[in-house]
Amino acid sequence: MMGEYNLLMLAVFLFAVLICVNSDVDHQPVNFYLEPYLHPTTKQWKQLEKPYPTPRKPSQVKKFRVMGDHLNITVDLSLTETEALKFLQDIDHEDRELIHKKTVAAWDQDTDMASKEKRIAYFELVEKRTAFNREMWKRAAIYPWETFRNRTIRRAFKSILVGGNEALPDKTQQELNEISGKMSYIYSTATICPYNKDGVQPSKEDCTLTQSDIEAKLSETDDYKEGKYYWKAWHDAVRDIGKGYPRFVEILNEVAILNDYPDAQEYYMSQYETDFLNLRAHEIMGRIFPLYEQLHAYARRKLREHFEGQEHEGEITVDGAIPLHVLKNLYGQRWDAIYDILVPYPELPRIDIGAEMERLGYTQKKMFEDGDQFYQSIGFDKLRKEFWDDSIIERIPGREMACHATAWDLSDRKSFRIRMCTQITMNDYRTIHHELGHIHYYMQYADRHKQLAAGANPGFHEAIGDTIAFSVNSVSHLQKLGLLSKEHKNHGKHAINQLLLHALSFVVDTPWVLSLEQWRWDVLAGKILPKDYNCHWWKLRHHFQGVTPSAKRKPTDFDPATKYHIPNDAQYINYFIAKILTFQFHEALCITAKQYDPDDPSKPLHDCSIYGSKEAGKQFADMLRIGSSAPWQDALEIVTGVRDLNAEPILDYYKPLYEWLVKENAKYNETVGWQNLHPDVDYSFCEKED
Ligand code: X8Z
Ligand code: ZN
Repeated sequence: MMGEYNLLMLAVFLFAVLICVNSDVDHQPVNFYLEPYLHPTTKQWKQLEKPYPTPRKPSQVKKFRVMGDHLNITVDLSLTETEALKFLQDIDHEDRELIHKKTVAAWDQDTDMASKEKRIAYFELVEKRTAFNREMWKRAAIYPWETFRNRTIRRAFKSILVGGNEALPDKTQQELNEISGKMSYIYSTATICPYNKDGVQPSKEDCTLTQSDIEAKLSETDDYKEGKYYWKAWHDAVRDIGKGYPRFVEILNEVAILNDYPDAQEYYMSQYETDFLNLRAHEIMGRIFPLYEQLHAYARRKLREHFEGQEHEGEITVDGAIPLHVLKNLYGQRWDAIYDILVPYPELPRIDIGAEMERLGYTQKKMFEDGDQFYQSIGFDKLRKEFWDDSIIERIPGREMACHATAWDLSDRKSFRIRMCTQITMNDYRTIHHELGHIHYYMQYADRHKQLAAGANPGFHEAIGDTIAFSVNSVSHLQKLGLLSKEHKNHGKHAINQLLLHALSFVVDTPWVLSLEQWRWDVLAGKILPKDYNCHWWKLRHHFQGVTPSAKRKPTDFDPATKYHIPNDAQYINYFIAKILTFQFHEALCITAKQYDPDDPSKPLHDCSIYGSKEAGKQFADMLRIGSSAPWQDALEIVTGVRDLNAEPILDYYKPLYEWLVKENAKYNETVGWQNLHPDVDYSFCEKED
């Protein structure tokens, strides 16, 4: 019997022949078209039971494939694997062409939301794409793909045939487009008035603060009441998004059921090809939780002391949850804005990267150039001219535009862009490296077949740039950039200050991310009805994050919509999985770069930078190039040598900080944790209608 490897080579050979006889320029062969992943050292297929189930026998393949009322296809068992390969090649070209057009239209409308023409043009292309997807589904469905020997080909077929909106009837599809368009529009264009200390009504022209302005105001103010105002005003401003959400959920569930999933929660989680993803995430949260609770207890004490002079009306208690606005962030997602309140050793030189950037005359462009330079230093390609020409890196004055930072792949293998309303802050410096991570992932897998040009799983995509941001954040690298004074050391009290600042961006968001996605999972799975949406939201936030709303909320409010990823239906668990991966990648790449040695205290993990290491860069690139052509465990193994998520690297990274916090909280006899549903907080809105 011919081995799988030989069959694969035969398939590759036949494929090469097919390419050679095709003279169409646009069908030029590309290096990684459907090349399967072979392990870099053994050059063998990985033996994986689950993600690579063995091919089925023809007798095991269903004769008909059905999706919805309008897609019904008879499988043709006589079609061969070679013919299937030819089909994939043809479809790739058409698919990319249409996605390209649609993405350009999406970009145009996202960066000019007031333009009706651009909105119409975009929705026309969305409809065209749906029609094309249906066509592609029909053309692919006739192949008995489950019987094919080549696992990569099977993955490409599965990607076309499983999990799409195309099964929806036209009318419902249109309704879905309308609801999601409206939700995104409300989110991006909602504005509020500035806070007025003296009680004078601001004029209408002043009432133009958008979400990103509010985030900035909230992070800058130290006035208890002003913070509260901004928090409440934004929560009230997006309430109307809730009108469309219940129907949106119904349609997502229709899509899921048409794709043979029990509900939309299962449908979304299936992208991870991981059993019990939610349980796995909770298990990992449990490992990180002791660190989070220590941070929470420490911050609560410091905040209580800080706001003692101001009327906080007993809202910051000794053992309760923290009202969100005092964290100076709408969601309690990042606490870096309260670093100066929390700093463990204030006598040491201040870490203020934003101020240093201002001092050095940084511009948005310079921040991006630094990012580009870092990626180049590890051997990644330089950003192309198109990137610089097409990206929008500053808010365009007077333009209604979406401002949440995003990285775009225009699917023509050469156009990649970022849209970001960059501010000269440390956080945006990190976000730039984060977004560039997406761009480099796109560039690395650009040669792949479109169906396999994606992250190994959606969490991978979010982890690449943050891995680089970790190196950028090291004392040694910041000093190299001139953003941190030479007085800083990488150990002792200096390291505690540095690690705390890091944890305020990279640890405190874990329970926030999990509570957001758990809320959506519960809603999608039908466990929570619309009348309980808002109450459930706050119960989860309280339970996982130990926070309370900064103002009374009602069941008729829709507070989940305050965060971009709900109205825009962007998956959020990705950031949780990414977090775990980021620490795993960072640790492994630092070992490759010889910048971290667990046995050498002079080279701690938190101070490692892989800047300039071509070896680490190559290892990283090898993983990125796979795209989604192989199960994520294969990709993970290339960099880390292990095949599973692992919370150990996070715990190792923060070990000195954790030990310091435990001692510090014990010294003040601080309660660690928070009472469930503190009596001082009014939760009555949960139980009764307004
Ligand atoms: O949405 C993002 C990126 C775009 S993928 C800016 N992030 C999450 C958020 O802002 O909530 C990065 C961190 C988490
Ligand atoms: Zn991202």
